[in-house]
Amino acid sequence: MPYNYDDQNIFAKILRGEIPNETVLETDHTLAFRDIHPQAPVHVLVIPKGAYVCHDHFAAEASEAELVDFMRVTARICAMHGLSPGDGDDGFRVIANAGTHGVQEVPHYHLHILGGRPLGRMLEPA
Ligand code: DGP
Repeated sequence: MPYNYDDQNIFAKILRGEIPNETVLETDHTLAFRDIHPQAPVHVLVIPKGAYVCHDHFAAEASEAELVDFMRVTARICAMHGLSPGDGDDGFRVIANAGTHGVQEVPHYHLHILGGRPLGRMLEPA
């Protein structure tokens, strides 16, 4: 079933400039900004500018330019914040919540980049 994108979601409003955000990085296709409720010293949200609901929607339907740009921005965010294990840094976690079981609150695709402290195990037991 095709995704229905709700253009009144909060990140759509951020992209239209209707509400403020603390931008970390912006490119033609991608915006990265600080999470309003940070759960780690570094908590950046990376979103495509296109109208994609969640990860599989973006992965299936975005153009190659959008996909590459998005991924390169995530790498730049990690490097900017000293999170890259390849540089000898302590690492990070990326999370993309989707749908009900994923407990996605905002229905515009976003990747959380978290770091700056030990993050514990990935999931608590069910
Ligand atoms: P998720 O459960 O993955 O949909 O998380 C949505 C995240 O978005 C959550 O960590 C809080 C953040 N958030 C919600 N509203 C705003 C906002 O208006 N501005 C910013 N910067 N972040 C927001």
